[in-house]
Amino acid sequence: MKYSKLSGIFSQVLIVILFFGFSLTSCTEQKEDLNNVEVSAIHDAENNQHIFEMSTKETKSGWVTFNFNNASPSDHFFMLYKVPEAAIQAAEEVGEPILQHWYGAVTAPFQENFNPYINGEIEFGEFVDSLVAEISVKGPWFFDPGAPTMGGPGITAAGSSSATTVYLEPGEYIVECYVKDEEQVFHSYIGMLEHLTVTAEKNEAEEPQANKIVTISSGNGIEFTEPFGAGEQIVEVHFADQTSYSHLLGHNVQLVKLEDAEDDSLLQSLGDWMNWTTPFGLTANAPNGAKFMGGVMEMTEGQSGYMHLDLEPGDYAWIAEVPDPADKGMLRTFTVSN
Ligand SMILES: [Cu+2]
Repeated sequence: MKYSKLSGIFSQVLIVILFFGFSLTSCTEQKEDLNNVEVSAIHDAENNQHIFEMSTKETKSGWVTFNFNNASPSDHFFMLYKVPEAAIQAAEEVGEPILQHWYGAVTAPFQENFNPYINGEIEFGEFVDSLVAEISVKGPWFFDPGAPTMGGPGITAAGSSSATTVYLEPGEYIVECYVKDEEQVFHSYIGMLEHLTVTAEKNEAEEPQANKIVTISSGNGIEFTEPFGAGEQIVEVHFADQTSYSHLLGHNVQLVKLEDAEDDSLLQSLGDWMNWTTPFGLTANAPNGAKFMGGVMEMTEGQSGYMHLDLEPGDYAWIAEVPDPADKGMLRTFTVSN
């Protein structure tokens, strides 16, 4: 009697455990489906195309984590822009998909006006004037109301991976990489331009809990507190403000592993690489001795993105992709100890 009663209770407990354990597992799996987008950067050498392979072109709104795997010989990033309603309407009016309309209105004019400048035929000011004139006709919405920059994984070295979480409202997004190939062609012009739809349905992902915060502002540059320990951690990158620099873009935050943080010529060359307006800058791969480990691409004032890191001991820097980052307080070295 006693035995059978006990065994009855035991089997009930077992059922509860099994059921609870099962629902917990399925819940975790579901969550991962909801908020993660897997992205691979690929180079199609035969057709000279740089490509983003995405696990999905549609995701629910809320906190979205982009796991960025760079399986190509070049450095790349994955930058998100929210497409303004005016651009969606303009694309509809001419009967083009949003991606095609963006390419024709912004990406192609950028490359085609850049060519004579980088070939030394015209000055930078002339390039900017002709670029602005063409975009004002083909995609006036790019300037007014503009396409807000929504972050995304930062520069990630060839053969490396990075992961960045950002908050995405429902809407249409364009993602691009504007690193250049050896012929001074922006990757976005030859494949690395994609469309992501974020649906009104909200995902269940929670805001990541950061161990550390890195803040960037135009006045104080990049600020953080040391020490950074080795191992897995989440870093919040906060944009205290945003502005436009001489390279026409705002600031972002990148993590770079350095062979030697005391090597002044390496730091100089790394700083030079952060300016896309020169033949050297943002072309193919970062200088030897500097390996990019991701970051948070440009965001508007007040936003934050989250980096998921697994740090090895060694020398590192936080750096922004702006001209002369050191002069702006946007090249800050630090050490990770055991
Ligand atoms: Cu690229």
